[in-house]
Amino acid sequence: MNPQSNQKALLGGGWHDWAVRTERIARYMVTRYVVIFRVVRDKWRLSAGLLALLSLSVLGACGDDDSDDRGNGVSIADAKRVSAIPAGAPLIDQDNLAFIPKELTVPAGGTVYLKNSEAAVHTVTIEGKNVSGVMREEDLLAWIAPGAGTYRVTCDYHPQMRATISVE
Ligand SMILES: [Cu+2]
Repeated sequence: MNPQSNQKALLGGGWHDWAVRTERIARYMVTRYVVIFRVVRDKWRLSAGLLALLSLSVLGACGDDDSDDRGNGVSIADAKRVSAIPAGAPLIDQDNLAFIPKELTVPAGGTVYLKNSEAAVHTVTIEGKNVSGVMREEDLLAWIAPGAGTYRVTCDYHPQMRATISVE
């Protein structure tokens, strides 16, 4: 073997090695990127799954039922229609676009009667929960006071209508 061909062989070998090495690096990088892509994709899937679960639980917590939890875990029930109001019973009347009286105190578990005495339609909304539906003239309802606390009473149609029920 003369030095010339030896050098050629070395060069050729060098080129070949370089090509093989480059191919290996390329394959390695592709593999790495595939791995990274898979990891990122799986993480994203996991996060998407967790996010979906989280939003489901949040939606579930906000889901409407007969009684809503307000703050301190007190449930506010819907008012029920009644045909009459017992004489002297605690009453919130709707008249002249106002709640009458503006302040009422009842014991926990006691009944508060609701009445609309005028042609304008109203709601009785307690701590943001509409417990009455739409109240028309002469509608009568009864609402059971929950646990002790102060409850804001509003009307969905008339922002000026405000009252407070104190439950002791
Ligand atoms: Cu109103």
